[in-house]
Amino acid sequence: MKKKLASLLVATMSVGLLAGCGGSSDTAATQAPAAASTEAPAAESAEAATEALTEAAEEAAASGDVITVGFAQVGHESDWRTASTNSVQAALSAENGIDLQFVDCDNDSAAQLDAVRNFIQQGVDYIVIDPIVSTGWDTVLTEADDAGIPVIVIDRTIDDSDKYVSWVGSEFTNEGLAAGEWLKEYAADKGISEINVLVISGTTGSSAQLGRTKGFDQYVESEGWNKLDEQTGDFTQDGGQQVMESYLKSYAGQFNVVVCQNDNEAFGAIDAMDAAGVSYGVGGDVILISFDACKAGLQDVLDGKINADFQCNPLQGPDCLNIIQKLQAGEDVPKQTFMAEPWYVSEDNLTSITYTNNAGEEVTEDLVHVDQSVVDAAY
Ligand code: GYE
Repeated sequence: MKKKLASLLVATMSVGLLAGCGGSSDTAATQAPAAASTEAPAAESAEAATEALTEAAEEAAASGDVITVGFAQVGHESDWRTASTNSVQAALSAENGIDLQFVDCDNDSAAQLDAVRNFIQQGVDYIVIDPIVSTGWDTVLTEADDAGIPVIVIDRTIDDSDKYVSWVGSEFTNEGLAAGEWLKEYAADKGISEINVLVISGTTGSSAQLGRTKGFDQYVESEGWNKLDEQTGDFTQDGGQQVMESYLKSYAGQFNVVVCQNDNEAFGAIDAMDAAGVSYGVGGDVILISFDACKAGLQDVLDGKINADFQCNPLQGPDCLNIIQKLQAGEDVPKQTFMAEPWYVSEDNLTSITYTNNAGEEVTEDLVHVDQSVVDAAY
């Protein structure tokens, strides 16, 4: 939820509050598929997954067995995170025969390792981790493995250990590549020949940051763009505002593109540019690119403040439930499941982009021109 000092946006905020940030992956399934699964089956719908577990849950309840699951969540830094927490809590619920132990790790990697070790000590049936950073995991995952506790990873990846049974999340490098391709085609269409870009990155060392940076940087290099700076805003609105304020001092008048690696950072950057009298978005001096496409982010796309927003889908609870249900039934689960994610734009000059994705495939993906119904359907 965007933080605002003034009361003039109370109406917008109430809409967001009423709609909530949770939901089901149905939303994504019904929107234009841009980055569909490349290696694993697409995420099942909330209903299908819930239905599938009902029987197992009923049996578990009848036999007095409750499945205990420990979930070590990153924190509460963004709208994306709130939606992720809501999605997992709604799916891994008492009604579905699950006793969920939720730990908010407040973006502290050491606290997250402690939380996982506590789950191991308690002897939970499953551990779900959304890893704050992508490395430093092998020892604790070996401990979980030794204790016979299956680990499910959601959202961000673990890159230095394969001792988890399943991962479900996003192809962050494709998000960065799509942003780069969109900027290339948008600039060409508008006759903009020089790109001077400032990046406000996400939490350093998180796979979301690493992938988005890697994908976008391929275009910086191939197109000869000038990347003036990249500093972290830690995926928060305050962080985005602070980095933008410092950029406005150091690079006044020198940049025409700002890339924020999530919507909350974009909200902060918008506040900073407003205060400095810098124009951005449709018809402005600065092209503003963001990631996540939460409801408030898409409202800014609709209002022409954010030019393009590359969705990252946080509604992984149903997939998590489905994985647990399959493991309970002794079935195989996919090692990787990619979420389907559309790309959103505020103008209709481009309808699709074609680029080579991280798997080396040339793909053409639709650009969704945002209208009110898109905002209403967003997480
Ligand atoms: O983009 C950001 C959140 O890990 C994909 O974390 C997630 C990122 C998301 O704080 O808003």
